[in-house]
Amino acid sequence: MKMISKRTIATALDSSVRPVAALCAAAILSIGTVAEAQPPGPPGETFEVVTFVEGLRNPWSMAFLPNGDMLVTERGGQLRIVRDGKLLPDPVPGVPPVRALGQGGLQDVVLHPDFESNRLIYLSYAKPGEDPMQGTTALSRARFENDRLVDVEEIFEAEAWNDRPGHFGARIAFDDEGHLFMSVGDRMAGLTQQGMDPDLEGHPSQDLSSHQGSIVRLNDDGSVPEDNPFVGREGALPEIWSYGHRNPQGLAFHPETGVLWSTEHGPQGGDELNVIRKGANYGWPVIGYGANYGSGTNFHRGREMQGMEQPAAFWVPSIGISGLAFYQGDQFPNWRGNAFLGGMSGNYQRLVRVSLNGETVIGREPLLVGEYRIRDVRVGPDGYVYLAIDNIFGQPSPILRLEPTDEE
Ligand SMILES: [Ca+2]
Repeated sequence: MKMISKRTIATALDSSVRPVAALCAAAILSIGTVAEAQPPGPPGETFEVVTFVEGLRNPWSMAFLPNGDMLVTERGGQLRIVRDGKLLPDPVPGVPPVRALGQGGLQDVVLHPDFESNRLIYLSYAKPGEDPMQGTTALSRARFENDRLVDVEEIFEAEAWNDRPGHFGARIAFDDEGHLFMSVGDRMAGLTQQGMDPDLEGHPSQDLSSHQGSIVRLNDDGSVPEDNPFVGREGALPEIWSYGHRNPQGLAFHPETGVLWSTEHGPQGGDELNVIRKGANYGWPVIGYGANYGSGTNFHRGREMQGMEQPAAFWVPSIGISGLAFYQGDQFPNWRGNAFLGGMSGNYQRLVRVSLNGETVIGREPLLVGEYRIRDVRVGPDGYVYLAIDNIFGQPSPILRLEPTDEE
C-alpha cells in the first residue's frame, strides 16, 4: 500500500523559537494559541509515505540490525522482529517483566555500538515493584542470539519509584565512546488535581538525590563513569548527567557535531528541544513555557533564571513531542543534519523538520500535519526515515517509511 503525500512547502505554522519569543514575551503569555510563526527554513524534500509494516500494538521504538532486520518494542511488553518487510508472529523471548500501565511498559531498544561483535542490546522499561502499583524506569542489557535474548541482566534501576502511571522518560542513546545516556522522567511528581504543587524548588527534578527528571550517563555495563559531573558530591546520585527535566521522550546525538539533543514533553504548553550539557539544570518545574492543565494558569516562577538552561526551541501549544532523530543518508540530501521529531497530540500531530546552524534553530517545517500520532522517528541505514505510529486505543498500527519522490 502506498499513500502519497507530496510536500514542498509547509502548510501550517510551527510555533516559536526562543530568540523570537524573547522579543515578544507578551505573545507567549496567552497559552493555548500559536504564539509566533517559525519559517520552515532551508529547502526541504518531496517524499511519499509508504507502509513499511502493519499490525503492531503501541510501537515505542525501532532498532536496525546489521542483517537488515528491525527490532520493535511494543509498549505492552513485547519485542518484535520485522524481517523482509514482515512482522514475525512470535515475540522475542526473554524480555524482562514490565509494568504495562499508562505511559509505561517496554520502551526503548538500542544496539550496543559494537553489536556486530558482542550482540548486546539494551532495553528500557517501566519496572514493577513488589507492590505492583509501584513503578520506576529500569534498563537491562542482553545478548540477542538466534532471535532470543540470553544473559539478560538489569544494569540500572532509577531512584524514581512511585505509583504514578506516567513520565518514565526511558530514551537511550550511545555516544562514540561507549557511554550510554538514558532519560528518566519526573514520574508526574507534583502534579495534583489543583495544578502543580507550588513547592517548585522542592520538586524531585531539582533534587540530585533522585533520578526523577534527569538524564543519566552510564558505562555500557551500567557502572558509573568517573568523570560524571556529580561523582563525589554528597547527596547527589553519581549517574546524573543533567537534571531539571520533565519527561524527555527523544534523545539523539547529532551525527556531525556529536552534540546530545533531547525532546522534552512539557505540560500544557512548553514542549522543548534541548541541547544537553554536562551537569546542567533544565529548569523544570521552576522555569518553563507551560501552564496548568485545563485552567491554563501559570505556575512557573518565570521563563528564565540564572543557572537554568533555555531550550533551543519550544512549542506553545504543546504538540505532544516524542522521538528525535537526525538525518544522515543519501535519500534526502537537503535533510542532512536536520532534526526530525514527532508530535502526538490531537490537532498538533505532525512530523517536524528542524533546521540547525550549529546549536541554533533556524527553521521548523511541519510535515504530515494532523495525519499520524508519531511515537518515534528513526533514520534507517538505508537513508529512509521510519515513523512508529501509535494508536491511542491500542489498536494495531503501522511503521511508516518516507521515501523520496521526484514529483514536483
Ligand atoms: Ca526546560
